[in-house]
Amino acid sequence: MAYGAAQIDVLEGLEPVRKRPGMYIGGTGLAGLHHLLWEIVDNSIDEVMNDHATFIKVTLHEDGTTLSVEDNGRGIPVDIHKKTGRSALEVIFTTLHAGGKFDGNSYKTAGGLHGVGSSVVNALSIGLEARIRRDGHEYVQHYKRGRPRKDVEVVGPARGTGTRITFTPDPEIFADTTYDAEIIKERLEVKTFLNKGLKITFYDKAGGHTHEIVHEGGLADYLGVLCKRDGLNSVLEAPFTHDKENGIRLDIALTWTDSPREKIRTFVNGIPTRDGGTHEQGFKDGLVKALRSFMDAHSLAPRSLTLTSDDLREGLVTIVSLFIAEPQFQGQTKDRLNNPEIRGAVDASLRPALEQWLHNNKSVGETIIHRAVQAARARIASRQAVATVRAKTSSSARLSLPGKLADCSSRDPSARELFIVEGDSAGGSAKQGRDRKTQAILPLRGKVLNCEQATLKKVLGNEELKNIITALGCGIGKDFREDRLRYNRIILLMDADSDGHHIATLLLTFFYRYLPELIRLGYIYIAQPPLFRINVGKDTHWALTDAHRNRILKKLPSRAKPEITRFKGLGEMPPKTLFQTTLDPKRRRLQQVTLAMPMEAENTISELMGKDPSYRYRFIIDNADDVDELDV
Ligand code: 0RA
Repeated sequence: MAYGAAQIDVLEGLEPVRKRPGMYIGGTGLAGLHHLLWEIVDNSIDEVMNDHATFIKVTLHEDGTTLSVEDNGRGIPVDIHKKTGRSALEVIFTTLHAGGKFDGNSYKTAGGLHGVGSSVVNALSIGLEARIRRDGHEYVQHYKRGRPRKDVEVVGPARGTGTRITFTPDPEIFADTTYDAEIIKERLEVKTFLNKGLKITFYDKAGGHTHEIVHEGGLADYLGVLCKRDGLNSVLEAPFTHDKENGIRLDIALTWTDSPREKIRTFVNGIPTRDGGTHEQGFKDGLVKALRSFMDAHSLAPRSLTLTSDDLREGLVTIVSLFIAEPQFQGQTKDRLNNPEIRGAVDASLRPALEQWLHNNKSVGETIIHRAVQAARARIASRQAVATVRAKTSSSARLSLPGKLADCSSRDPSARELFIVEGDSAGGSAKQGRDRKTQAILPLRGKVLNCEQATLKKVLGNEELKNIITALGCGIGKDFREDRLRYNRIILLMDADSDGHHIATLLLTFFYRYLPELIRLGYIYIAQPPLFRINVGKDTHWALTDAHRNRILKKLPSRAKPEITRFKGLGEMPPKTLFQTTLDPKRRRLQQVTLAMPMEAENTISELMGKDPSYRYRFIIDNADDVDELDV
């Protein structure tokens, strides 16, 4: 089909984007700011992946906030769109959800939250320039905050074709408009892993560096990097890789390591899906069924024990990358793929290929099954050991728990949560308001030691830290044992003020220094108690920050009479309110603590340790402000 301007559907203007940026880019913090770039880069990646372009250049200009993305693809069409009398270029950049049907085999992948593209970036930029080479001419159009300054103009003759978009984020939208070259570099690198052969040159003029980013090995390279970074040793000589393109484009690389951990990293259209979803389920289905069928065919199933799906996946490290036309995302942070048809499709794509590979590499298959048998044996042995220890010492173990700890009653470790709460009065509210079955409360009274330079002896002498260590039960430092951990979530609950923030930082420093595994394995969270209650008639809104309150107030109808209550501290909040807004798993928001954006900054812990601590926690602090809606 010849592409023409008529294929573009006109839906709406850009006002909604400036009114509620969070809806389109997830927030206006650091992640949202970088999201603008991913939107633009994804369009160019599509052009490369559909064989219309061979390179992409990304430039971070000297000012640290202006970015250019250039490709040598077909060039965005500039012909006049019949319905509106405007050029296709202008329609693409000024119309929400404008999208050509393109040429059928193109995955319109535009990234993140999700697939909204160029017009959103334009709306949120103080200035944007689109420079197109097509049909022997060079065309330019400039925009300010999404509005064209003039019509598209021909500025001269041109050879070849291509597109260059330059934009500067709007300081009215983003409190901080400075880009982080490290985040850009790491994410571009992930893009080149996910798109084999893709070459991106990153000119970091702000920092004075140029990076040629290309990974010819694609996902297999990525798998190698991930294993190496985490010190994981593969038990297979070479990973299994899968790249199929029948209806869905599915790329997989996987191996097993000698570590007991399972590590599944999933992507949809080049965007991390941190919370998995239907593609991950389909992957697990296909993997386990292929292994079972291989076991049956070669009579490898052990007689004395049953291999569970967890046994078969123990030590598995895998990357699953899916490209589909209309992804639907779910969850608080839109981190989970929700398309129901994908589960079966991924299973059906992977299973026969993996089965075939196992049959062709029988000894590799036997190694994998052998590994699973060992996992099953260890599982059974450890369950027996734990049961014995528990029977013998359950009363004495409970006696040695800190006196201030209000423990929860559930025996199921996966259901248990520990809230570490600042101050006795907040601790009191939390104890009254919690779900006693699954939520334990440990109030902190005295000062938390700053562990940045402290010795282990000093840490063990600090009353508050000692209580935390005892309550957790998992040991510390070299003696850390995940299987002894008494809770599945450890949640820091602090006042939403600078003191609270300081204490949270000290606690995180402690975890970084002495229990980094807890962070790495995703056990640590930060609760987000509201700072304001806003009553409007019979509606109640909760605001996490001043900015969040202002956003809520702005959205109210002009005749509304809001009643605003500011909570001075958690201790002031009635227990029931604390539960509703902050403790209740169904309604609360938790911020998971991660190692400074692990997807972008694939750093080892030791690298992180050397860096400015404020950098490590930036992600958390940044995201806390990204919240747009908390209506309980
Ligand atoms: C719509 C149609 C065509 C190309 C593009 C969009 C296009 C978009 C971007 C965004 C960044 N780089 C791009 N390159 C191309 C096809 C036009 C034709 O058939 O010639």
